[in-house]
Amino acid sequence: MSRLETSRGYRAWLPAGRRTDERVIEAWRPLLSRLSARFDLRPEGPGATALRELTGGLAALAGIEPALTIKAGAPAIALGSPEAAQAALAQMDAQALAPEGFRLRFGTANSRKASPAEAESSGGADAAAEPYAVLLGGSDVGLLHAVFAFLRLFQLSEAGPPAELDRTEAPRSALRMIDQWDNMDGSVERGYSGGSIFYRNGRVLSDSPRIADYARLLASVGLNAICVNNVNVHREETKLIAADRLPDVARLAQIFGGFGIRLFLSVNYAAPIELGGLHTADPLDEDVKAWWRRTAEEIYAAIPDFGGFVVKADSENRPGPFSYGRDHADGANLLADALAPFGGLVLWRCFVYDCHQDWRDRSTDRARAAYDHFRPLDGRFRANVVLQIKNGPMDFQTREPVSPLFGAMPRTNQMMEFQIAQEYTGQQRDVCFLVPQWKQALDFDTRLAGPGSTVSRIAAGEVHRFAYSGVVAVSNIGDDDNWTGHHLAQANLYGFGRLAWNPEASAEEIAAEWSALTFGTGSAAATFVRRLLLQSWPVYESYTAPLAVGWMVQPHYHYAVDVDGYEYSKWGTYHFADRNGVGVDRTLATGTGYTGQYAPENRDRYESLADCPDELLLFFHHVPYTHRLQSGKTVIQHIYDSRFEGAAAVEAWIEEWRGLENEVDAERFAHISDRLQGQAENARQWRDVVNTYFYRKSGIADEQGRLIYD
Ligand code: GCV
Repeated sequence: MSRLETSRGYRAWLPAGRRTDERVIEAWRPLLSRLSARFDLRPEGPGATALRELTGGLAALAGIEPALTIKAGAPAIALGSPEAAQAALAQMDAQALAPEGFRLRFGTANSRKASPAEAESSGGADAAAEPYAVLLGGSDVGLLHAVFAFLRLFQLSEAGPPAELDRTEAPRSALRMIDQWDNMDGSVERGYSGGSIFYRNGRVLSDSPRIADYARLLASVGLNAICVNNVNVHREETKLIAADRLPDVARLAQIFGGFGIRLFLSVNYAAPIELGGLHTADPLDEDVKAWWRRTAEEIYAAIPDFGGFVVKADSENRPGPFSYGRDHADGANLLADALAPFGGLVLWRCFVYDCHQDWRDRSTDRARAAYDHFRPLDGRFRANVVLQIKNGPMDFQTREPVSPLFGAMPRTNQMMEFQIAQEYTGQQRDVCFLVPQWKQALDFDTRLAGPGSTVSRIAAGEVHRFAYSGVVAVSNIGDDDNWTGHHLAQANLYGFGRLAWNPEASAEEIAAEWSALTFGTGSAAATFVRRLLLQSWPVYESYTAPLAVGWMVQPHYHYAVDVDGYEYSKWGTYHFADRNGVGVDRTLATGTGYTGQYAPENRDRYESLADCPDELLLFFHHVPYTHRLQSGKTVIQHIYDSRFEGAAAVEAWIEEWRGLENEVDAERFAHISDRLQGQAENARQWRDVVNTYFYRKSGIADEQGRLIYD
């Protein structure tokens, strides 16, 4: 076995080794020994993948190797005797299911004459009721989701007795996507888990088995799209759309397509110049239009199911339509027109702001930028453009309000962008389970179309009836054996997929599911890890960013504490701490007016010092250190308390984890111990630097007289 196969982290949450409760296995064994499958028989298609995953999963979880009958036909896999399966399949109606949806169901079929003994026991009935279970997909991709759902139930030993199986599911949002920030030199921008699994030394690793294994992980949680290169598209990556690179990209698309995942590429807006030899990339120039049309034709000739382009334009020094005096609608529509004949999409990012700000300038507010740039363009984008909007107005901080742009353009498709990579949230060295953060964003009621206009409903296209919408997140994987550097960071990848599929799932359910799949149902380790995950975002927040002030990190690197690291920078990232107070005044009354970008109910709540939620206070208001929070504490006391509490919480986890030494395999025990020690050191440093900084600024002592260095 290879090093990867023996690594405890490599199989992540998927079936590995025998884990299912023996009683569940025995209850299911009679049905699992025969499978009758129907799907589109292409060997690399999602139907074939579904069957492979099911047989592989059953072998790993229960040591069962079923006899197989395979035919072409509407997607379904029946478990049970061939007669019962035939009867079951004859009754099934796939039409009622959403294309990516599925149904798992138990049933009985009167498929053969009863034996004399059976007839006697059933009071003389002449047909035997034969049990079956059926996994039914709305398409072959739906069948694949059915298989993963069934295996998950089985692995969690929640499949119950076969007679109770009855579950119908469909994904809530159409686009459920992952963005890789991978570069062709093998590096990953904001990657904390080793190098790229896609590229090395300028080459595409299109035959690496890791890529299919990654596709399996993504499909197993219901994701259906991936962009395989960094949104910052440099020289080499610009060439991914060139004819000589397309065969490599086509191979990647084929691998992901086999798991029901469509492939996208990030493109360089200046490609007509850098690749096409034109003198301009002006979106209204006829030669530029023709160049993109030809390029789209070549791409679709090589990759018929290509998803489209992701574009970061006029953002952080990347080229874009502004250079030609055009706006973002002109820019996006150029690409949209080229892709439209083939059904391709343009995912246009709204992370556009002035990254050359003068810190002396108090009138510019970076938080306002996306809304100010894009909102006036509502209705001007083509039908195949989707605006990709970061969850907060700044940049994936530990705590931010929801972007006011989301839902504010009723005539423009939108999708929300999260970051699974823990750029500002511990870089996969500290545990920070982000599902509760995403969940809060998805549950946020924008009120833009009346009460109940939540982000999750907007992302599902239920509020504005978007043709395309959904959620996307920046991936956190690399070529480390366990994919994510910190083993527990796998929970974020898992959780994003589960939440994208079903935003109604709770953070508690997702944490419990991942912990049980990964450490074993009912194990002491799973119980502890579940609790630790759920505490981890508040704990990380408590020793780092007080009350949503953000940005107190080392510039560029974004991990360790540096309270003034971004204070006098060009990035528009200030906290304005002085001897009297701290925070950014973003009110309409006296500040930058950012609160005015929200619907009236949210605007008024954020505008009012009395009503603004504590956890967002310093994002919206500059207040004296003696200001009393809704919690009753002063701001300064909250700063001190939360830093002491956060650091102490990490120490307590270490103690508890120590007690689990005999409950977990040695590899993961040592790895997690090691990471927790590092986290404790980081938390101590944050505690002491932040406390000393604010003590020196304010001159106010800690009410509890704890040690604060002066
Ligand atoms: C890919 C932040 C990150 C950058 C990233 C950028 C973006 O600024 O620090 O590394 O660039 O966001 O989302 O485009």
